[in-house]
Parts: sequence; C-alpha cells; structure tokens
Amino acid sequence: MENCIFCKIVQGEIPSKKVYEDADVFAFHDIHPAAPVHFMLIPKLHINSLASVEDKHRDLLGDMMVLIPRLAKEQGCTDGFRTVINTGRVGGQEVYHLHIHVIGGRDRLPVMI
Ligand code: DGP
Repeated sequence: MENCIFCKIVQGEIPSKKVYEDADVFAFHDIHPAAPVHFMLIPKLHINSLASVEDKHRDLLGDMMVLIPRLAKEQGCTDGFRTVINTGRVGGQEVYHLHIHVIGGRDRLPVMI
C-alpha cells in the first residue's frame, strides 16, 4: 500500500534489520527497541490492524503465531518473551500495518510498548 512505512520495509524501499522473511511474512528489529530483543512480525499483505482482520486471514495469522516462538528463541529468548499487538487509537497503534511486537531478553519487560 502506498505511503505505508511497513509496506516500504517489506519492499526494501526503507532499510531494516531483517530477522526473517518468507513468501507471506516479514520480521525486523524495531527501530526503538524496548528491550534487548525487540522485533516485529508483519504480514506482507497490507492489513491495517488487528481490527481489520477477516476470516480469509485465518491461515496467515495462524502461520504467524506458529512462527513467533521459533523466531523468539532464535533471537535469544530462551526463557520467555512478550507479544504485543497495539490496535487502533485507543490501543496506541502508531503504524497502521498489522504487526506483532516480540520483546524479551531481560527479566523485567515493559508492559506498554
Ligand atoms: P505501534 O505503536 O505498535 O504501532 O509500534 C510501531 C513500532 O514501529 C514502533 O515501536 C517503532 C517502529 N517503527 C516505526 N517506524 C519504523 C521504521 O521505519 N523502521 C523500524 N525498524 N521500526 C519502525
């Protein structure tokens, strides 16, 4: 989608520190890490937010969930991690392209991201 930062990251138009990529999803480090490990997993397909998901996205979202523990472990989260999905204005969402924050790497993780 035009003017979406995360679509531009997927397309390589904006540089990012890539964690993982396959045909459907992309993961990269957050530019403002809240903890030693802080990356985001996004669908390549532009979906505005969790509030916009539809039944047709079921497999994609399932694949993302299954991927998270694997990537978290690879990034060094051997004793747990936190996942956060900020949704909409009240949820504090800043970038309107669905993303799952994965944070870890220290004992006391921030509640808000
Ligand atoms: P949220 O509040 O959940 O919408 O968080 C959006 C996150 O995206 C925020 O933690 C900072 C991160 N972010 C914004 N712009 C960029 C960027 O250009 N590159 C990277 N790597 N992260 C970004």
